[in-house]
Amino acid sequence: MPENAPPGAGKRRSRRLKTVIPLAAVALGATTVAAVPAAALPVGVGPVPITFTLNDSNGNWFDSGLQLFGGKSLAVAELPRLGTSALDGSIIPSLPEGALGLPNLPLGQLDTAQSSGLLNLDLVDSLTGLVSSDPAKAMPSLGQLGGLTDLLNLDSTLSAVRNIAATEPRAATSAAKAEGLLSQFQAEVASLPADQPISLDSLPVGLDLQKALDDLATFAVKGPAITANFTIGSPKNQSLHDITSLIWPEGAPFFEQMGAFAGSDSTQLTEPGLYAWTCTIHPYMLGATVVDDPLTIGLDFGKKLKVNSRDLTVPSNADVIQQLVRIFFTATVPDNWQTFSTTESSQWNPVFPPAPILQYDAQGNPVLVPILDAYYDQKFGYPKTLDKLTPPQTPGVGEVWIDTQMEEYAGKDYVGAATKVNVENWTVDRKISGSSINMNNPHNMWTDKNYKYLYQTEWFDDELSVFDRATGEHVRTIEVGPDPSHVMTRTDTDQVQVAINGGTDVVELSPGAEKIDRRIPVGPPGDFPQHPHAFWLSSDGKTTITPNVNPYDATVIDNETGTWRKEPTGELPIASSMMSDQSKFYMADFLGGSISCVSLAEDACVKEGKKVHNASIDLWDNYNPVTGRNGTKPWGGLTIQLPVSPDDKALLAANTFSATVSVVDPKTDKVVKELPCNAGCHGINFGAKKGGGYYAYVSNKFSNAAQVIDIDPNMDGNITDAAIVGQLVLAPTADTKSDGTLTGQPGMGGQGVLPIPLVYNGWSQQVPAGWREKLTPEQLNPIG
Ligand SMILES: [Cu+2]
Repeated sequence: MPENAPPGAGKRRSRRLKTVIPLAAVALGATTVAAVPAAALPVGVGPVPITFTLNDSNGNWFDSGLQLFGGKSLAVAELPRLGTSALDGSIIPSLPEGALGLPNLPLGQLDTAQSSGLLNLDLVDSLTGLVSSDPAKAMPSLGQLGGLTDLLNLDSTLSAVRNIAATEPRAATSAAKAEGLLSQFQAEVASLPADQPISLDSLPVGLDLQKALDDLATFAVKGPAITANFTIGSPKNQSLHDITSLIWPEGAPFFEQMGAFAGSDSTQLTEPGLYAWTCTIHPYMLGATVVDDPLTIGLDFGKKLKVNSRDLTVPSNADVIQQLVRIFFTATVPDNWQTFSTTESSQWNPVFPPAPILQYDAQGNPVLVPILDAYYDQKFGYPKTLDKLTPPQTPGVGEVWIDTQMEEYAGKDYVGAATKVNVENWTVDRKISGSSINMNNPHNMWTDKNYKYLYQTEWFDDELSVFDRATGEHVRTIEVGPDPSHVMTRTDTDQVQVAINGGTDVVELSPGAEKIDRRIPVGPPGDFPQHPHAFWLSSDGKTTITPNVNPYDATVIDNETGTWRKEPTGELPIASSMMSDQSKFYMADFLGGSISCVSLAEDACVKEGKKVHNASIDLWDNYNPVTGRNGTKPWGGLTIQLPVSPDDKALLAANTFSATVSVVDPKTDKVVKELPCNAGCHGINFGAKKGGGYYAYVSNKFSNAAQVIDIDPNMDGNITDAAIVGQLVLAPTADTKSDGTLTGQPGMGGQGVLPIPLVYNGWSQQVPAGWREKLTPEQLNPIG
């Protein structure tokens, strides 16, 4: 292991752990699944499973069947406790006595109304929007908001208490005591503000109430685990996905596959608390479940949670959990996406379930968030004003294509389009929806030597499509392999390389992508798949580097021999870039909160002022996962694209976690400053600025806008003045040409970014006539 390896480097992810569950429960679960439609099971109780059906479309990537103000990726489960059926004993039929060797096990399908009740979805209208941008509007107290039994789910706790007493006569005294303390609790919290967490221990009733509920728990021991099923298949999915634990309660099993797949798999939810899963191929595909213990107040996030990053175990009220939950609801609920305008400012106020959530602090004490929406509004500063956007004053050169991957079109089963912005007059000039070919989630683009073609990957499919760049007409589609992510051309041969994200290789095609010339493996044959994502090609075309999201490492391919070697990275490297001088490359460690630097020849990465082979830039230097960010110092995380400017002056890294762009100086490998971006900050690439210099175009998945960054506005070589000099709205205008009829999410889903002319070193020297006249000598030869 190199001395300067990034956090998590070389630590092979623990492979899947299957929990053994009783055979009877397995058989029972199977029967029940067959009897009940999967989509009707957002709530799991005991052996009745939750089923997530994965989808390629917006808002239901992990479809649990529960309609959540526009999103569908959350499920609620009740921890089976024998003798409780907290939600409604008359609705949940009990197993016959002794069916599992256990008495009175609650079992049965709960309808959407019951899960909605636990999340207070029936109260969304009255319990959200409590935090106002008007400082004169005071925060109401909990008691002013209506019945607390309903609001704080005390009715479900009370029902559990009564059911235990009814089942077990010895529990009657404890139950009566708990019932009295619950009404006392209600009286004590009524005057508290609706947006602040309540430390239960600080309430006069707090310790007595917890003790009474703990006493009752001894009469209602935990039953078998809840099963969460995941299904991946046609026609909802055209290609492969995987499911990997992102958050899970301490003591519950970690879950992942050996590689992307189509079919079914399942995991056991053995502990109360918050579970979240991601697809490591398409990491904004998120699903989550809260397993609620009926004998606590509020929905349980669990005491301590594990996070699939830096081997973290944190209290459930840690900042990193709140940030990830905020991101979950922003990503999975399309109504929470950001809509900017060029003519007026607007308010952005994402909605979170107005549910009571039970978390634990670093001392292990329970903290009740009475209304999650109000707490997050207060914590994260919602509502936020989205200013009206204006483009840069100085034009760019040529055009920039941005994949607006969430746009919806008539007559097409799958989302996404490529959007062309004329950066000389800042107009949205064209959309290519690929409606005639049912184009599925267009993710990244590149062009050929003559700028005749637009190469377009279909990330949720197995195809590369080729369009005529000037007319938008479909030229051809070629099957390349599962989940093709990124595409670039070789400067020496004009061949097209495509990373097979759901597989294990880089495919090389002839110019124009007429046929596949060869497949280059990026890992050993017979090993688990590598899942390469955003690769980069060297300026001379001889070297390809791939970030491999499955083994957590990088591959360096020699394109002349087709041989490869590995280099360490941080956790889940997802995107890469290379210096124009080919001295070193960078990898975005998506789950590691770092950027890995690797030298290609002599030591070129910088650590503490010294040149070393490998180095790591820690984007969490100013972030504590428990207590949060340190003031206003730069932070990052969930980093995606990170190109180096063609003149090697700056590296820009798009961070989804912080919604910031890190500005890094490649001379020192240090973060110089940060710039803001939008929700789901994702893609960046450099294009030419008119008269010299470079613009970086930044795309955002959950917004309809793109930022334009000038890395050195005064062109003095110092990048500390890097700034956002304009922003673009990617929705079509009346003059936008298109091959399809847009029906939803205009301008949303910004991912791949392709500025043309190609001004990266190696490509810049080959800019065709008609374009090269627009570039300065420095732009044509960026490093001389
Ligand atoms: Cu996926």
